[in-house]
Amino acid sequence: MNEINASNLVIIKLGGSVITDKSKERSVKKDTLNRLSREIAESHVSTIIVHGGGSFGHPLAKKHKVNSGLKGSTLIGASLTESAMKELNLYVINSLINHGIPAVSISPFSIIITDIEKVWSYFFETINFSLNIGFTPVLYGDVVLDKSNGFSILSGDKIIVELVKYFRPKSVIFCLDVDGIYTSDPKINKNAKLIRELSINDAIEIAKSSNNSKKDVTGGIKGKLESAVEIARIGTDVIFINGNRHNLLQKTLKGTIEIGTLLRGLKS
Ligand code: ATP
Ligand code: IP8
Repeated sequence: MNEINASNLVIIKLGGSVITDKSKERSVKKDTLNRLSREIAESHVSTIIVHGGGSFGHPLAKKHKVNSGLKGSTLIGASLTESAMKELNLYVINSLINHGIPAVSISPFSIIITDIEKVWSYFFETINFSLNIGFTPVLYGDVVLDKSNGFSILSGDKIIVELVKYFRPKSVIFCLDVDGIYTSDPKINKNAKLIRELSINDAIEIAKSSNNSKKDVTGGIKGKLESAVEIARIGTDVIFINGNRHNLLQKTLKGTIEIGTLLRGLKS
């Protein structure tokens, strides 16, 4: 078996805001998804791909209060959310396969248990084995079993933190629907400035000043920045780019950040 060299591995987060239309429930942006699949295929970089919930996971998780577990939600609400995420995941998997990427779906519900938002146990051996024989593992933000609350929602961003601890990849690329991290939300504040190189302290400050997203059950940009800080502290570079800009993902995978935000991993 060819052991994968972790220093060549890149983890990509395909944001729900990029691959789905968040203004319309259960709608996939198929053209964007196909273009991103092509860019990943043409880069020839080994990757683990994680995608978000977008208009599949978030509206259902919110409607059924899945984050409050057995006390405030229902098993059927959790099942419906888990099933919607599988539906989105199948679009992603099929798009990747159609572009020649040997993608395999790894359901977080089946391999992770949390305890009040913290990952309590996981089984990553399947991901490791898949990578080593040449598959591209694909995970996603999901409903997971939770020791204290029965079940909960685990963001793809938090899953990536655990993957980074385990696989120590070269970098993590977050594909968003904006050009990177700004001084404040660029969709609200027209004077917000794109930050080309973000320090850990700046990331913490921007996370503190960002409100939890009303539509997203996993905290929007606030949660994403908190995860990014954890990743950088482990020593892995984090790059935020706009997944809607053509060929940017491919260029970033090859090591050139034309437009985006870099949060450098701390070197020990
Ligand atoms: P999902 O959780 O569905 O995967 P995602 O990963 O695509 O979603 P979001 O949680 O939607 O990402 O976060 C991206 C959004 O965060 C952008 O559309 C932007 O409007 C908003 N945002 C708020 N504050 C900032 C900021 N300081 N810099 C950049 N984007 C910000
Ligand atoms: O979009 C959320 O994952 P995220 C998953 O990566 C669900 O935060 C089910 C809402």
